[in-house]
Amino acid sequence: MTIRLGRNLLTLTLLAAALVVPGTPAAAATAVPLTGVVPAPVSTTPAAGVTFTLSPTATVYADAAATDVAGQLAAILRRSTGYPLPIVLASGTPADGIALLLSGAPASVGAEGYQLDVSTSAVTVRANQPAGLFNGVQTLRQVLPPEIEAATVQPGPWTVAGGRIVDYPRFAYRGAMLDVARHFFGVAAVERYIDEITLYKVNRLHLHLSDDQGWRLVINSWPNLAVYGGSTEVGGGPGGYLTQDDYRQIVAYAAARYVTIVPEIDMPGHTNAALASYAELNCDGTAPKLYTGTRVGFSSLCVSKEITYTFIDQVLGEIAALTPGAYLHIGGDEASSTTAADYSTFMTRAQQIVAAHGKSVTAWHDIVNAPAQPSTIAQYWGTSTTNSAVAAAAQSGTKLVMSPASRAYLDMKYTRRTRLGQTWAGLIEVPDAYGWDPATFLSGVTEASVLGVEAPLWTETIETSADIDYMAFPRLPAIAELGWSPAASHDWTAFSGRLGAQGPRWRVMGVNYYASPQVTWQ
Ligand code: TNX
Repeated sequence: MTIRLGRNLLTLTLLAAALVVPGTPAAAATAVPLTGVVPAPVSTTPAAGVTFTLSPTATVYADAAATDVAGQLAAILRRSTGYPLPIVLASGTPADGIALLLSGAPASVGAEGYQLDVSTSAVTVRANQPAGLFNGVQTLRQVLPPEIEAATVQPGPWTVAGGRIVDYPRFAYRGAMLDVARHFFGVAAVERYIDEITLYKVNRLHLHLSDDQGWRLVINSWPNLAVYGGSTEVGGGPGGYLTQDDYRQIVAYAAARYVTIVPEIDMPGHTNAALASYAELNCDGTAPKLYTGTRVGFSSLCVSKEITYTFIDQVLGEIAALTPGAYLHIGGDEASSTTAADYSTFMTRAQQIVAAHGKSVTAWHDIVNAPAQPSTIAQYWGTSTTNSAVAAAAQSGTKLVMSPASRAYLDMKYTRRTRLGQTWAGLIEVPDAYGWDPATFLSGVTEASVLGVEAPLWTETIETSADIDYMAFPRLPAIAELGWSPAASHDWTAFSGRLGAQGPRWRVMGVNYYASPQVTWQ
């Protein structure tokens, strides 16, 4: 028995196809090699002389638990092909079309990996979990012609080179961070970024939700935080904030793409927006003015006042209730106006509060200067390859996420001439972003202590989605490859060739990327 889904979508697609202006010039789609994928798959075996061509009457077959992923794939393919691509429930090997199956994948690909088979008659993605199918679909998009990403119907032909890819990640944590505090970015911009990072199999989005310049999430028990504390941003613009419904929408959008949101409320420093919103949070009982500059390290919650802990308990409690992910990020960086003793006292209680809400802590690596709970993850953001305190913490069991600022910070300029960004951690050209190993970067730290990588994008100088794109592309795919691909595949020449093949895709998608002269763009 087969069940047809999505008749309305199908009709709409046919209508859209009929509306395309005849004679609109468009470049003919060309076959791309199976070996051009970013991040590099674990194994790729091309089949010489075999090519699959998507037919106008093709079906997308999917296991019942894979219809959401199938729907996402079909939506992308329908826009550019104009084909109806009905989704049909099926669990066996298909004779034709595209199939997304939750059976027959090797156990070795785990929960996030997949196997992609391309024969003359069919494309089959097999995985153990829907997340693996989602990742396989991202690979399939990259082995179709770049025009597959177009928002309007293109002529095709829609070919895929034959062969097999077997693929799974090196690290469990493959993250991006977006600072929505220094400049505010709303739901549409965050969802756009989720779409972009998932192309490269990133599975965590850390949202930096509060800082000196703005508080960006409604907290019902402390309403001034968003309404007043969110009313400006760097440079004095209007700022803004997410309602709790906005945040829920982002969490759901991310979850549908197998991305976990890691929300950050930075504390005890980076808190001027909160201190300005509530006088009682200040040791002297006086609220400072809102801040629109870019200095860091001048603000601190009042460690000696009990109201401070009521505040973080209620704030983190509301966020924990909105967040399905296991981790809350409590910042902890650059607390230079908090004494070392106060910092320890504060971070100890903050970790207990997070635990009481059923979550675990992530914090910037400064937390190794306070007693860290065994489950606390430290995010390394230094520029040095030696940090004895972090190495000692790792040796006693603290897990690390690697974001060395001199490699992984997407807000650093590429060159002196880059219009956006900062330089405090150095200039980061694409080979610098790519040329390190998360497992060996820090001396005294081994792969067993490293959960993965994250590429943070701080937004002191970043104001639009086009700015985000420009700083993230192509460095975000470079960091994503360090997180996903086997260490043995690491090779700049091969990577830059595969990266250069992404350029036509980004042009079709309207992603504003930095055309680094170090990369040979197609
Ligand atoms: C340092 S890295 C910061 C941020 C800034 C960033 C700018 C870290 C944990 N703190 O507050 O936005 O540099 O590059």
